[in-house]
Amino acid sequence: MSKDQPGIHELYAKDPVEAEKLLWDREAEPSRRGFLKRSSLLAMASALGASIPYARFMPLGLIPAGLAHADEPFSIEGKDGLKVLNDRPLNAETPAHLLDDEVTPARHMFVRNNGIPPALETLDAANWKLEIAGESCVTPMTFTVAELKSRFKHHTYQLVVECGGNGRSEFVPAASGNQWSVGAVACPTFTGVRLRDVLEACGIKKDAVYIGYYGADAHPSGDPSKHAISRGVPMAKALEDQTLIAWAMNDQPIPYLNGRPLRLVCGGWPASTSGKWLSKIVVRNKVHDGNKMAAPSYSVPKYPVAPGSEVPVEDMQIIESMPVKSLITFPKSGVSLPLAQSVQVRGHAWAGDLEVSEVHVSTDFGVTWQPAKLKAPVNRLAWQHWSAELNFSEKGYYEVWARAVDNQGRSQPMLVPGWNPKGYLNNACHRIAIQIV
Ligand SMILES: Nc1nc2c(c(=O)[nH]1)N[C@H]1C(S)=C(S)[C@@H](COP(=O)(O)O)O[C@H]1N2
Ligand SMILES: [Mo]
Repeated sequence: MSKDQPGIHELYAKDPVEAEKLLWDREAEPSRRGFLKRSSLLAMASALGASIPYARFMPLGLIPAGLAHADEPFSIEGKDGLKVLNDRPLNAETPAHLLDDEVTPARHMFVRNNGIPPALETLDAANWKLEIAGESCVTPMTFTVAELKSRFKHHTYQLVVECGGNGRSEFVPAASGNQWSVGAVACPTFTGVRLRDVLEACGIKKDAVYIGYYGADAHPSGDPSKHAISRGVPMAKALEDQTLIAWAMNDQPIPYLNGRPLRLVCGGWPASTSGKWLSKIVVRNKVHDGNKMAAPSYSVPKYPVAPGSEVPVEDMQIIESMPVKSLITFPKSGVSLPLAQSVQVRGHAWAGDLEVSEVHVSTDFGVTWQPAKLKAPVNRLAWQHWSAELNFSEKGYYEVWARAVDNQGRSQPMLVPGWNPKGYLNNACHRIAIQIV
């Protein structure tokens, strides 16, 4: 995942437009016909269960048919069971049944990279610095991680981090971008300091309206003047109790691919606002204008549009809080269970900045629904756990559907909601298959 991106740099130098197109196509690629680098050969061989005698002749980027046609995902260091959608940049999601834990373990947290992550050797918390600046910052300052830890109070929250494009694969016509199914979401605990405390220590000018972040990853072109992504949130979100500059995830250093040694976490908002490998935060007197802030990135039409429409960028607005959603994490879709045994189903539900007030489940394609038991969140912006006991009176194929409702009465739709050009915000009900035998 590091610097070796043969081809793309050269192409960028010659024809940046063509290079962007190529990267875009790669990103749009539905699955793992992707591009593997040679250092993945070892992982590949172990996944195949055999060495590859002619490895030296393998075209760069070829994924062995033995893997491409198998259901087994190839491995990513520190991750377990993730499905790779794209490996340059690396994007991998978590199958729903691996999100069953109440607190998502690091090995099951999805990965969404917009660029080239910094080399692991450079991510040393002892030497890392975070700069706070911007035209609406009174006194720009730089903090080491040790200074952040010693100067400000520590806070731990369990926070939902969900990619704005989670669920994109269900849009018709297809939207370009990673074809996430349901697994670009996680809810680990994060420990760090409040962004508010740090910004207040530097002073926030009256005209501040937005913050923006910068991370240490490189733009896919390798061009040092560009950032892979640099997004932000309005001041009100930035100053919330739960918005953290975090150094730990589940009481461990943040995993490499999830932003070690520091990341911003803005729970409940598109995870693109939670900057990884965080090196700088700017306080802005206007909406931040970093890479991927402007429409159509992370923006949706201001009014409903017909599927497939072209929407002028001035008719689009930036996504803020994510919509209500739920997952069925147990049992795994496709299980066979004996008749005459009641079936426990469970999962999580979340609603952006809001709380979930109800979850309902159906086993008859939505004709009837029964309420699930729903727990309160451990803290604001954490997902909530639900469970239900189901009874089946005859053998056959069933689907379990789950539908959550937020505390403002908004429900998950059964069908994929509002088509939008980039395929964001699909919060349609999750369904799993159960065979009663
Ligand atoms: N520096 C940096 N931060 C980033 C990104 C990135 O590519 N670089 N991707 C963003 C997006 S689009 C998402 S969905 C989340 C993914 O977080 P994860 O990879 O830890 O799951 O990180 C966000 N923060
Ligand atoms: Mo994302």
